[in-house]
Amino acid sequence: MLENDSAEMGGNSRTYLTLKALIAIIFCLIGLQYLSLLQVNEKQRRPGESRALFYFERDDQKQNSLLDDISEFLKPSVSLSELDILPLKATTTTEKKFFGNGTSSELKVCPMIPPNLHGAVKVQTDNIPSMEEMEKTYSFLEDGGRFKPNQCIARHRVAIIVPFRDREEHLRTFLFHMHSFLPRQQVDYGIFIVEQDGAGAFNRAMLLNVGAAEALKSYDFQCFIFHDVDLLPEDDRNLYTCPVQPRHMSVAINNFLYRLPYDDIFGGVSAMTVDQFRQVNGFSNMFWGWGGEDDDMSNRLRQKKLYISRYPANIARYRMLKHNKDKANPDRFKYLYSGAKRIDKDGYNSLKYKPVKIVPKRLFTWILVDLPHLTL
Ligand code: BGN
Repeated sequence: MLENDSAEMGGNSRTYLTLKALIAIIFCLIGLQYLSLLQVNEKQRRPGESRALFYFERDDQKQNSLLDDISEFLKPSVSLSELDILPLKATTTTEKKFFGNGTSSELKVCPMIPPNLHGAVKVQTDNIPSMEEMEKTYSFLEDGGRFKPNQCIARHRVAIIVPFRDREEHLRTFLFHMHSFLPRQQVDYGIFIVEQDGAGAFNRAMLLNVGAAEALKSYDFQCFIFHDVDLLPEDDRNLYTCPVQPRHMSVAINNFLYRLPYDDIFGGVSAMTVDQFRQVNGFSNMFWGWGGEDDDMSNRLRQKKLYISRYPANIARYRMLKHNKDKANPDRFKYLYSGAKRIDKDGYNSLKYKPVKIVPKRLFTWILVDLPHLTL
Protein backbone atom coordinates (compact mmCIF):
# COMPACT_ATOMS: atom_id res chain seq x y z
CA MET A 1 0.00 0.00 0.00
CA LEU A 2 2.78 2.37 1.11
CA GLU A 3 4.81 1.36 -1.92
CA ASN A 4 1.84 2.11 -4.14
CA ASP A 5 1.35 5.50 -2.46
CA SER A 6 4.97 6.55 -2.90
CA ALA A 7 4.96 5.27 -6.50
CA GLU A 8 1.84 7.33 -7.07
CA MET A 9 3.40 10.35 -5.37
CA GLY A 10 6.54 9.88 -7.49
CA GLY A 11 4.30 9.71 -10.59
CA ASN A 12 2.46 12.88 -9.50
CA SER A 13 5.63 14.88 -8.92
CA ARG A 14 7.01 13.74 -12.32
CA THR A 15 3.78 14.91 -14.00
CA TYR A 16 4.08 18.17 -12.05
CA LEU A 17 7.71 18.63 -13.14
CA THR A 18 6.85 17.86 -16.78
CA LEU A 19 4.02 20.39 -16.60
CA LYS A 20 6.38 23.04 -15.18
CA ALA A 21 8.94 22.30 -17.91
CA LEU A 22 6.24 22.60 -20.56
CA ILE A 23 5.07 25.95 -19.21
CA ALA A 24 8.69 27.19 -19.10
CA ILE A 25 9.22 26.12 -22.74
CA ILE A 26 6.01 27.88 -23.84
CA PHE A 27 7.14 31.11 -22.11
CA CYS A 28 10.58 30.84 -23.78
CA LEU A 29 8.93 30.41 -27.19
CA ILE A 30 6.64 33.41 -26.62
CA GLY A 31 9.69 35.45 -25.56
CA LEU A 32 11.64 34.47 -28.66
CA GLN A 33 8.69 35.24 -30.94
CA TYR A 34 8.35 38.65 -29.26
CA LEU A 35 12.05 39.41 -29.75
CA SER A 36 11.94 38.42 -33.41
CA LEU A 37 8.87 40.61 -33.97
CA LEU A 38 10.72 43.53 -32.42
CA GLN A 39 13.58 42.92 -34.83
CA VAL A 40 11.28 42.82 -37.86
CA ASN A 41 9.70 46.13 -36.90
CA GLU A 42 13.11 47.65 -36.24
CA LYS A 43 14.28 46.44 -39.66
CA GLN A 44 11.21 47.89 -41.35
CA ARG A 45 11.78 51.22 -39.72
CA ARG A 46 15.48 51.50 -40.47
CA PRO A 47 16.01 54.86 -42.16
CA GLY A 48 16.39 54.63 -45.89
CA GLU A 49 15.05 51.11 -46.18
CA SER A 50 11.37 51.84 -46.29
CA ARG A 51 10.74 55.45 -47.07
CA ALA A 52 7.00 55.29 -46.61
CA LEU A 53 5.70 57.01 -43.51
CA PHE A 54 3.76 53.96 -42.49
CA TYR A 55 4.56 50.33 -42.68
CA PHE A 56 2.41 47.31 -43.22
CA GLU A 57 2.25 44.48 -40.78
CA ARG A 58 2.17 42.06 -43.66
CA ASP A 59 0.10 39.35 -41.95
CA ASP A 60 -3.08 41.24 -41.38
CA GLN A 61 -2.52 44.30 -43.57
CA LYS A 62 -3.00 46.61 -40.60
CA GLN A 63 -0.96 49.70 -41.08
CA ASN A 64 0.37 52.26 -38.70
CA SER A 65 0.25 55.74 -40.02
CA LEU A 66 3.17 57.57 -38.43
CA LEU A 67 2.55 60.99 -39.85
CA ASP A 68 0.22 62.58 -42.31
CA ASP A 69 -2.33 65.26 -42.61
CA ILE A 70 -4.90 62.75 -41.55
CA SER A 71 -8.03 64.26 -40.17
CA GLU A 72 -8.89 63.96 -36.56
CA PHE A 73 -11.39 61.23 -37.17
CA LEU A 74 -8.74 59.13 -38.86
CA LYS A 75 -6.05 59.72 -36.27
CA PRO A 76 -7.59 61.10 -33.12
CA SER A 77 -4.33 61.68 -31.21
CA VAL A 78 -3.12 64.42 -33.59
CA SER A 79 -3.72 67.95 -32.40
CA LEU A 80 -5.73 70.35 -34.50
CA SER A 81 -2.82 72.69 -35.07
CA GLU A 82 -0.80 69.85 -36.63
CA LEU A 83 -3.70 69.06 -38.90
CA ASP A 84 -4.22 72.57 -40.07
CA ILE A 85 -1.57 72.04 -42.69
CA LEU A 86 -2.47 74.37 -45.43
CA PRO A 87 -4.52 77.17 -44.06
CA LEU A 88 -5.47 79.66 -46.69
CA LYS A 89 -3.03 82.46 -47.09
CA ALA A 90 -2.58 84.42 -43.89
CA THR A 91 -5.56 86.75 -43.62
CA THR A 92 -8.30 85.07 -45.65
CA THR A 93 -10.15 83.45 -42.79
CA THR A 94 -13.37 85.17 -43.76
CA GLU A 95 -14.68 86.45 -47.05
CA LYS A 96 -17.71 88.47 -48.06
CA LYS A 97 -20.05 86.68 -50.42
CA PHE A 98 -22.50 88.79 -52.44
CA PHE A 99 -25.85 87.48 -53.59
CA GLY A 100 -27.94 88.54 -56.59
CA ASN A 101 -30.55 90.28 -54.43
CA GLY A 102 -27.99 92.74 -53.07
CA THR A 103 -27.45 90.98 -49.74
CA SER A 104 -24.08 89.61 -48.60
CA SER A 105 -22.76 87.34 -45.91
CA GLU A 106 -19.39 86.58 -44.29
CA LEU A 107 -17.91 83.18 -45.15
CA LYS A 108 -15.62 81.32 -42.76
CA VAL A 109 -12.90 78.84 -43.63
CA CYS A 110 -14.39 75.34 -43.99
CA PRO A 111 -14.08 73.01 -41.01
CA MET A 112 -11.03 70.76 -41.01
CA ILE A 113 -13.25 67.72 -41.08
CA PRO A 114 -15.97 68.00 -43.70
CA PRO A 115 -19.26 67.54 -41.86
CA ASN A 116 -21.25 65.57 -44.45
CA LEU A 117 -19.07 62.62 -45.32
CA HIS A 118 -20.63 59.20 -45.87
CA GLY A 119 -17.66 56.89 -45.30
CA ALA A 120 -17.93 53.92 -47.67
CA VAL A 121 -19.72 55.00 -50.85
CA LYS A 122 -21.38 53.13 -53.68
CA VAL A 123 -19.31 52.86 -56.84
CA GLN A 124 -21.56 52.75 -59.90
CA THR A 125 -19.99 51.24 -62.98
CA ASP A 126 -22.98 50.58 -65.23
CA ASN A 127 -25.88 52.64 -66.57
CA ILE A 128 -23.68 55.71 -66.53
CA PRO A 129 -25.48 58.74 -67.97
CA SER A 130 -24.29 60.49 -71.12
CA MET A 131 -22.06 63.57 -70.84
CA GLU A 132 -25.07 65.80 -71.66
CA GLU A 133 -27.20 64.24 -68.92
CA MET A 134 -24.34 64.58 -66.46
CA GLU A 135 -23.90 68.24 -67.32
CA LYS A 136 -27.51 68.74 -66.17
CA THR A 137 -27.04 66.63 -63.03
CA TYR A 138 -23.90 68.52 -62.09
CA SER A 139 -25.17 71.96 -63.03
CA PHE A 140 -23.61 73.33 -59.81
CA LEU A 141 -20.16 73.00 -61.46
CA GLU A 142 -18.40 75.88 -63.11
CA ASP A 143 -16.74 75.39 -66.49
CA GLY A 144 -13.57 73.34 -66.31
CA GLY A 145 -15.16 70.82 -63.92
CA ARG A 146 -14.57 73.38 -61.18
CA PHE A 147 -16.20 73.26 -57.79
CA LYS A 148 -15.97 75.41 -54.68
CA PRO A 149 -18.10 74.95 -51.57
CA ASN A 150 -20.55 77.84 -51.14
CA GLN A 151 -21.01 77.52 -47.37
CA CYS A 152 -17.39 78.22 -46.51
CA ILE A 153 -13.95 79.03 -47.94
CA ALA A 154 -12.16 75.83 -49.03
CA ARG A 155 -8.86 75.06 -47.30
CA HIS A 156 -7.37 73.36 -50.35
CA ARG A 157 -7.15 74.32 -54.03
CA VAL A 158 -6.64 71.05 -55.83
CA ALA A 159 -6.05 70.29 -59.53
CA ILE A 160 -6.99 66.72 -60.40
CA ILE A 161 -4.91 65.71 -63.41
CA VAL A 162 -6.02 62.68 -65.41
CA PRO A 163 -3.94 61.24 -68.28
CA PHE A 164 -6.25 59.90 -70.94
CA ARG A 165 -6.71 58.29 -74.34
CA ASP A 166 -9.43 56.15 -75.94
CA ARG A 167 -11.43 55.36 -72.83
CA GLU A 168 -14.64 57.33 -73.23
CA GLU A 169 -16.67 54.96 -71.07
CA HIS A 170 -14.13 55.06 -68.26
CA LEU A 171 -14.11 58.83 -68.47
CA ARG A 172 -17.88 59.06 -68.05
CA THR A 173 -17.81 56.62 -65.13
CA PHE A 174 -14.96 58.57 -63.53
CA LEU A 175 -16.64 61.96 -63.89
CA PHE A 176 -19.98 60.62 -62.69
CA HIS A 177 -18.33 59.26 -59.56
CA MET A 178 -15.91 62.07 -58.78
CA HIS A 179 -18.35 64.95 -59.11
CA SER A 180 -20.68 63.32 -56.60
CA PHE A 181 -17.80 62.23 -54.33
CA LEU A 182 -15.64 65.38 -54.14
CA PRO A 183 -18.09 68.20 -53.33
CA ARG A 184 -18.79 66.65 -49.91
CA GLN A 185 -15.11 67.08 -49.08
CA GLN A 186 -15.42 70.87 -49.43
CA VAL A 187 -12.25 71.31 -51.47
CA ASP A 188 -11.87 73.85 -54.26
CA TYR A 189 -11.11 71.54 -57.18
CA GLY A 190 -10.90 71.31 -60.95
CA ILE A 191 -10.60 68.23 -63.18
CA PHE A 192 -8.12 68.30 -66.07
CA ILE A 193 -8.36 65.52 -68.64
CA VAL A 194 -5.08 65.47 -70.55
CA GLU A 195 -5.51 63.47 -73.73
CA GLN A 196 -2.58 62.35 -75.85
CA ASP A 197 -3.17 62.96 -79.55
CA GLY A 198 -2.17 60.34 -82.14
CA ALA A 199 -1.58 56.61 -81.81
CA GLY A 200 2.08 56.52 -80.68
CA ALA A 201 3.19 54.99 -77.37
CA PHE A 202 1.38 56.53 -74.40
CA ASN A 203 3.41 58.77 -72.10
CA ARG A 204 1.52 59.01 -68.82
CA ALA A 205 4.21 60.99 -67.00
CA MET A 206 4.55 63.62 -69.70
CA LEU A 207 0.76 64.06 -69.79
CA LEU A 208 0.88 64.66 -66.03
CA ASN A 209 3.54 67.33 -66.54
CA VAL A 210 1.38 68.97 -69.21
CA GLY A 211 -1.66 68.83 -66.92
CA ALA A 212 0.31 70.48 -64.10
CA ALA A 213 1.55 73.26 -66.39
CA GLU A 214 -1.89 73.97 -67.86
CA ALA A 215 -3.68 73.79 -64.50
CA LEU A 216 -1.32 76.40 -63.05
CA LYS A 217 -1.95 78.69 -66.02
CA SER A 218 -5.66 78.61 -65.27
CA TYR A 219 -5.76 79.05 -61.45
CA ASP A 220 -3.69 79.39 -58.30
CA PHE A 221 -3.82 75.69 -57.35
CA GLN A 222 -1.87 74.60 -54.26
CA CYS A 223 -1.49 70.98 -55.20
CA PHE A 224 -2.02 68.28 -57.79
CA ILE A 225 -3.70 64.93 -57.52
CA PHE A 226 -2.43 62.72 -60.34
CA HIS A 227 -5.26 60.32 -61.04
CA ASP A 228 -5.69 57.32 -63.34
CA VAL A 229 -9.10 57.41 -65.01
CA ASP A 230 -9.84 53.78 -64.15
CA LEU A 231 -9.58 54.16 -60.36
CA LEU A 232 -12.61 55.11 -58.30
CA PRO A 233 -12.33 55.89 -54.58
CA GLU A 234 -14.65 53.80 -52.40
CA ASP A 235 -14.65 55.86 -49.21
CA ASP A 236 -15.06 59.62 -48.95
CA ARG A 237 -12.93 59.85 -45.79
CA ASN A 238 -10.09 59.49 -48.31
CA LEU A 239 -9.68 63.25 -48.47
CA TYR A 240 -8.50 64.84 -51.72
CA THR A 241 -6.60 67.55 -49.87
CA CYS A 242 -3.11 68.97 -50.30
CA PRO A 243 -0.58 66.77 -48.50
CA VAL A 244 2.20 67.69 -46.08
CA GLN A 245 4.41 65.03 -47.64
CA PRO A 246 3.63 63.53 -51.08
CA ARG A 247 0.69 61.20 -50.53
CA HIS A 248 0.17 57.93 -52.35
CA MET A 249 -3.61 57.60 -52.31
CA SER A 250 -4.53 54.36 -54.09
CA VAL A 251 -3.27 52.17 -51.25
CA ALA A 252 -5.79 49.34 -51.50
CA ILE A 253 -7.11 48.44 -54.97
CA ASN A 254 -9.58 45.60 -55.55
CA ASN A 255 -7.49 44.21 -58.43
CA PHE A 256 -4.52 43.88 -56.07
CA LEU A 257 -6.77 42.22 -53.47
CA TYR A 258 -6.79 45.51 -51.57
CA ARG A 259 -3.10 45.11 -50.72
CA LEU A 260 -0.26 47.49 -51.41
CA PRO A 261 1.94 45.73 -54.00
CA TYR A 262 5.20 47.26 -52.67
CA ASP A 263 6.26 49.97 -50.23
CA ASP A 264 7.56 52.56 -52.67
CA ILE A 265 4.69 52.44 -55.17
CA PHE A 266 3.49 55.89 -56.20
CA GLY A 267 1.26 55.06 -59.20
CA GLY A 268 -2.51 55.08 -59.59
CA VAL A 269 -3.56 58.09 -57.55
CA SER A 270 -1.05 60.36 -55.80
CA ALA A 271 -0.99 63.88 -54.41
CA MET A 272 1.83 66.45 -54.29
CA THR A 273 1.95 70.14 -53.56
CA VAL A 274 3.04 72.45 -56.37
CA ASP A 275 6.19 73.12 -54.39
CA GLN A 276 7.05 69.42 -53.99
CA PHE A 277 6.39 68.89 -57.69
CA ARG A 278 8.81 71.70 -58.54
CA GLN A 279 11.43 70.41 -56.11
CA VAL A 280 11.63 67.07 -57.95
CA ASN A 281 11.38 68.74 -61.38
CA GLY A 282 8.06 67.01 -62.10
CA PHE A 283 7.96 63.65 -63.85
CA SER A 284 10.54 62.34 -66.30
CA ASN A 285 9.49 62.77 -69.96
CA MET A 286 11.35 59.63 -71.07
CA PHE A 287 8.86 56.85 -70.22
CA TRP A 288 6.99 55.87 -73.40
CA GLY A 289 4.62 52.90 -72.94
CA TRP A 290 3.44 51.24 -69.73
CA GLY A 291 5.36 51.16 -66.46
CA GLY A 292 8.18 52.69 -64.49
CA GLU A 293 7.32 56.41 -64.62
CA ASP A 294 5.71 56.29 -61.19
CA ASP A 295 8.69 54.41 -59.74
CA ASP A 296 10.94 57.08 -61.22
CA MET A 297 8.88 59.73 -59.39
CA SER A 298 9.20 57.70 -56.22
CA ASN A 299 13.00 57.75 -56.69
CA ARG A 300 12.93 61.50 -57.31
CA LEU A 301 11.05 62.03 -54.05
CA ARG A 302 13.61 59.98 -52.15
CA GLN A 303 16.46 61.85 -53.82
CA LYS A 304 14.98 65.17 -52.65
CA LYS A 305 14.30 63.77 -49.17
CA LEU A 306 10.55 63.80 -49.52
CA TYR A 307 8.68 60.87 -48.01
CA ILE A 308 5.63 59.06 -49.27
CA SER A 309 2.70 59.16 -46.84
CA ARG A 310 -0.49 57.14 -46.95
CA TYR A 311 -3.94 57.00 -45.44
CA PRO A 312 -4.90 53.71 -43.80
CA ALA A 313 -5.79 50.88 -46.17
CA ASN A 314 -9.34 50.51 -44.87
CA ILE A 315 -10.04 54.05 -46.12
CA ALA A 316 -7.78 54.54 -49.15
CA ARG A 317 -9.68 51.88 -51.09
CA TYR A 318 -10.25 51.98 -54.85
CA ARG A 319 -12.19 50.03 -57.47
CA MET A 320 -10.35 49.55 -60.75
CA LEU A 321 -12.43 49.59 -63.95
CA LYS A 322 -11.87 46.70 -66.34
CA HIS A 323 -9.52 47.23 -69.29
CA ASN A 324 -6.98 45.42 -71.42
CA LYS A 325 -3.38 45.46 -70.29
CA ASP A 326 -1.24 48.06 -72.07
CA LYS A 327 2.02 47.07 -73.72
CA ALA A 328 4.88 47.38 -71.24
CA ASN A 329 7.80 49.61 -72.13
CA PRO A 330 10.93 47.44 -72.56
CA ASP A 331 13.17 50.49 -71.91
CA ARG A 332 11.68 51.27 -68.54
CA PHE A 333 14.40 49.51 -66.52
CA LYS A 334 17.14 51.42 -68.32
CA TYR A 335 15.52 54.80 -67.65
CA LEU A 336 14.65 53.86 -64.12
CA TYR A 337 18.23 52.93 -63.22
CA SER A 338 19.71 56.06 -64.80
CA GLY A 339 16.99 58.33 -63.38
CA ALA A 340 19.04 59.92 -60.60
CA LYS A 341 21.44 61.44 -63.14
CA ARG A 342 18.65 63.02 -65.15
CA ILE A 343 16.50 64.56 -62.42
CA ASP A 344 17.74 68.13 -62.98
CA LYS A 345 17.46 68.18 -66.75
CA ASP A 346 14.63 65.77 -67.61
CA GLY A 347 11.24 66.81 -66.29
CA TYR A 348 9.10 69.85 -65.78
CA ASN A 349 11.88 72.24 -66.80
CA SER A 350 12.50 70.46 -70.14
CA LEU A 351 8.84 69.85 -70.99
CA LYS A 352 7.75 70.73 -74.52
CA TYR A 353 4.36 70.01 -76.05
CA LYS A 354 1.93 71.19 -78.69
CA PRO A 355 -1.51 71.93 -77.27
CA VAL A 356 -4.03 70.88 -79.94
CA LYS A 357 -7.14 71.90 -77.98
CA ILE A 358 -7.78 73.35 -74.57
CA VAL A 359 -11.50 73.46 -73.86
CA PRO A 360 -13.05 74.26 -70.47
CA LYS A 361 -16.13 72.03 -70.66
CA ARG A 362 -18.71 71.86 -67.89
CA LEU A 363 -17.44 68.58 -66.40
CA PHE A 364 -13.69 69.00 -67.01
CA THR A 365 -11.04 70.97 -68.83
CA TRP A 366 -10.13 69.01 -71.94
CA ILE A 367 -6.48 69.31 -72.95
CA LEU A 368 -5.66 67.54 -76.19
CA VAL A 369 -1.92 67.51 -76.67
CA ASP A 370 0.70 66.36 -79.09
CA LEU A 371 3.78 65.02 -77.30
CA PRO A 372 7.18 65.24 -78.99
CA HIS A 373 9.95 62.74 -78.22
CA LEU A 374 12.46 64.87 -76.31
CA THR A 375 16.17 64.26 -76.33
CA LEU A 376 18.51 65.41 -73.60
C1 BGN B 1 5.21 48.08 -61.42
C2 BGN B 1 5.47 49.15 -62.46
C3 BGN B 1 4.73 50.40 -62.08
C4 BGN B 1 3.25 50.11 -61.86
C5 BGN B 1 3.11 49.01 -60.83
C6 BGN B 1 1.66 48.62 -60.56
C7 BGN B 1 7.70 48.95 -63.51
C8 BGN B 1 9.17 49.32 -63.43
C9 BGN B 1 10.02 48.12 -63.45
C10 BGN B 1 10.38 47.62 -62.09
N1 BGN B 1 6.92 49.40 -62.53
O1 BGN B 1 5.83 46.92 -61.80
O2 BGN B 1 4.90 51.38 -63.07
O3 BGN B 1 2.55 51.24 -61.41
O4 BGN B 1 3.81 47.86 -61.28
O5 BGN B 1 1.00 48.17 -61.69
O6 BGN B 1 7.27 48.27 -64.44
